[in-house]
Amino acid sequence: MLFDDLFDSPQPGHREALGPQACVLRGHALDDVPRLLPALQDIQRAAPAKQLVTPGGRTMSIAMSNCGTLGWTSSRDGYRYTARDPATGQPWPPMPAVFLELARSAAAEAGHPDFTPDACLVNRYEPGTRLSLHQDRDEHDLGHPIVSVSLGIPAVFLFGGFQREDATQKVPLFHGDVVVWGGVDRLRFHGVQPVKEAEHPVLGRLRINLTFRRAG
Ligand code: MD6
Ligand code: FE
Repeated sequence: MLFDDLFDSPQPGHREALGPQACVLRGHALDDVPRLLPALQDIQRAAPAKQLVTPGGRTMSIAMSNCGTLGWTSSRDGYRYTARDPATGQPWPPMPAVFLELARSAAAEAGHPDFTPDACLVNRYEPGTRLSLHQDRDEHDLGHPIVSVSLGIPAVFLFGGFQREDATQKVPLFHGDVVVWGGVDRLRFHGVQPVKEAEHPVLGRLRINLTFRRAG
């Protein structure tokens, strides 16, 4: 496990404010990684990650899957939450207990003691892939926060304002970091810069992001 330290969040336990109600909890997920990874493999087997098409007709560079009672998907018809994986017709795999516990503990740490997610989006980034600036606004009640867990190779997270054109903060995210945001920051534009070539000792050439939401 020695080598992992070179890639892990540099300041575990440290909390960085990104806005009045948005913060990074450095290394908050590190202790859960040994239980997260096998659970991720089960999800991947039941609901393989796919590159989705946007309503505008572009194929996203990252691959996505979900677990939980609802999952986020995109197609030519729009963005939506569904109870089943459109690719298989099967319900999304259930949210593993370790996912739920991690999301709840991070939310509580960030000042949201009653967060119970019903959806977890699993994003897979290979080097060169990115996520363009967007707002998360497909959830029923925007009063609930979002908890976002980074695993694997680092990426630069872009945290902007309420207009797409607003300036962005550039926030490096490392293996084990957790971002929590809600309240007045809930509708900020955000994205991920093209991921640099790197190899993580456990995950290889891959970044995985878990985004927990209360969607329904
Ligand atoms: C990612 N995250 O970090 C993409 N959305 O891979 C998101 O789009 C995101 O991290 C809402 C809240 C937190 C996030
Ligand atoms: Fe988002």
